[in-house]
Amino acid sequence: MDLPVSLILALRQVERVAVLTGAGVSQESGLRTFRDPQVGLWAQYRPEELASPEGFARNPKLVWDWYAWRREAVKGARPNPGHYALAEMERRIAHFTLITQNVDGLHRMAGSQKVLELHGNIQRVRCSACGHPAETWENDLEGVPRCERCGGLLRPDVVWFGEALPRAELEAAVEAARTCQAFFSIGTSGIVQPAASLPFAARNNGAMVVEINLEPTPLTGKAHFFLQGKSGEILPALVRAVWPAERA
Ligand code: BJW
Ligand code: ZN
Repeated sequence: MDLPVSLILALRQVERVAVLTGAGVSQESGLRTFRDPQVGLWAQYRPEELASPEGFARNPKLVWDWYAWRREAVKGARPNPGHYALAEMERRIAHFTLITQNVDGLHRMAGSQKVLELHGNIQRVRCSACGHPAETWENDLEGVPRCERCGGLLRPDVVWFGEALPRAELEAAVEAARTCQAFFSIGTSGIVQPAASLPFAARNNGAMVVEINLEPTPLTGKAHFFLQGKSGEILPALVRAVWPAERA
């Protein structure tokens, strides 16, 4: 695709950049996005019902098994060129903050050092009653493992609907959005709060907003640049255009 020259020139000047990523960034690593139609066993459930404390209370085994299935998919996944391009941007830009809604850990695997995981990490497990972290577990007779400390049900250490985001990560993300010169929103449908409000906070504070997505989202009309396509193709092309080899 042809990248706008004005965007390339602007990115050579900025020193403070914040990036928000969503499930679309990992789609080219073979992971399903959140609002893709579910498949197989899960086709009859909406992710919103599974990713909630109410869903877990109603049917802990169903929710545990869904996360166990996704955890296995994540274990087999590797970063794609979009993840690597973002790690490269971190090395090129003085103040760079990567904010992700993804729970898959692929940004760190690609070499990104500073990652704010707003919705937790699927590889971590903790007790739903006392919060105690669990390294290993065995399913009990009902099919959901229990806490070694208090006997409560174990759950993934992710943020479900209606739950608070980790405070330090959210505060750092809001600060980065408010103070950056350029804000990227990449591979996210932009409908889940509070993450969805970050690009608007950036824009209201004067940042240039760049969106990369296969489809328009509620942000598109407010973005200064909308680059339509796959992040695994657009991001490496952008990095090559902004920092060509001879400028390295
Ligand atoms: C590509 C691509 C490619 C594909 N290249 N692009 C009414 C108004 C406002 C707010 C609310 C409201 N009612 C309820 C709320 C609050 C609620 C909310 O926002 N609900 C909305 C749905 C309406 N939010 C919450 O409950 C949050 N907590 C909260 O508000 O707490 C308040 C509180 C304070 C103090 C005490 C207590 C409470 C928590 C939200 C947690 C969200 N959790 C999940 C699950 C995480 C674990 C897991 O992974 O299972 O997070 S839900 C799910 O959505 C997941 C994702 O991180 C998140 C965002 O999804 P994402 O990443 O955008 O994925 P998709 O699938 O939606 O989009 C993919 C995009 O990629 C698409 O646009 C594609 O086009 C694109 N794409 N391939 C580029 N190759
Ligand atoms: Zn416990």
